[in-house]
Amino acid sequence: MSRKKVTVVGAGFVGATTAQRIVEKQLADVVLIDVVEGMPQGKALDMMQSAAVEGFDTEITGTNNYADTAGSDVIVITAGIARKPGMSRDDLLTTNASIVGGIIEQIVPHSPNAVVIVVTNPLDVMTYLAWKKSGIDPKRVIGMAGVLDSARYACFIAQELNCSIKDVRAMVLGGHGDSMVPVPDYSTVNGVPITQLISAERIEAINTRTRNGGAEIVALLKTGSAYYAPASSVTAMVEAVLLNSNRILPVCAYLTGEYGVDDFYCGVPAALGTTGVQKIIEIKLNDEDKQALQRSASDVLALINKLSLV
Ligand code: TXD
Repeated sequence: MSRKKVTVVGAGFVGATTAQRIVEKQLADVVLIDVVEGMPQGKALDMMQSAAVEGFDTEITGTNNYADTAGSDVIVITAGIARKPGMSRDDLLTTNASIVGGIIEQIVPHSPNAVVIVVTNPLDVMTYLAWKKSGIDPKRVIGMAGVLDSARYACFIAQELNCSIKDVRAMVLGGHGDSMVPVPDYSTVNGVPITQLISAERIEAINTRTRNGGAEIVALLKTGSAYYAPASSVTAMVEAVLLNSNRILPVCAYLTGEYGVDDFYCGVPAALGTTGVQKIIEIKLNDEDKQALQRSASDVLALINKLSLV
């Protein structure tokens, strides 16, 4: 059986680390593409040489030519500029919109059946734009944010309780911005909601740290943004699609009325498989979280509307 093929667009921090995780897990062969000449080829060759030590049989190649991406099962888009200290994700809007739009036009004709996973910020708007430009079924264009935001939430919960992270399931919904919505009712340690384990005051502090999770790292790095946990999060989505596992993950998905969101993208739980989003999962939220999700969705919509002015 031939192996699956994943193209990662953008061979920067997130793109290269994602490519590394995918080949090391032997999920698929990877094509790494970037505008910078030689750089994706060099990183791919370096990773290929690590196979002798790591022991993986999957292959990675680097290129600057979209013809080499033909027939991909999954396309991951990480190309764009990243935040610098003091910048919000929204500040990246205009530059990244033209980068992502250009990439979609070039790549989709070579892989018309691929599932597209967008990573570039501002995430929800870039995912919407990628779908609009692609003209493909919106179920096959999804964005990565919720898996990362939930992973950050889980990390802080495990640290707070000094418990194993393996026992923590955490959920963050909404847009990938300052108004994202950590959901304590559905965040559990071995099935026990954190509301029974952590004081309301401490939960609020952890929620705030989660919302600022990306900015905290940007402030420390000073020259770029997070990439290890983002790459792990994209890889989890790629794996769910390639294995057709129907894993339920919080993803940026196209909504048609679910959660009161119509005709644009927002972070909600969804089952992922070969066709992309195979099912949106509608869960009951308490009034406070419902309102917070509405606010977050309206922030996304406001930014989408800004985009059409660009
Ligand atoms: O949760 C999430 N969705 C995110 C999003 C988590 C982390 C990072 N997030 C965003 O991903 C971040 O705000 C950026 O918008 C992207 C990529 O972040 P990364 O840290 O990987 O940025 P780099 O290292 O600057 O890499 C970007 C690469 C770089 O190599 C450029 O040469 C390339 O993108 N690039 C392009 N490649 C192909 N085609 C075009 N047009 C292009 N333009 C730039």
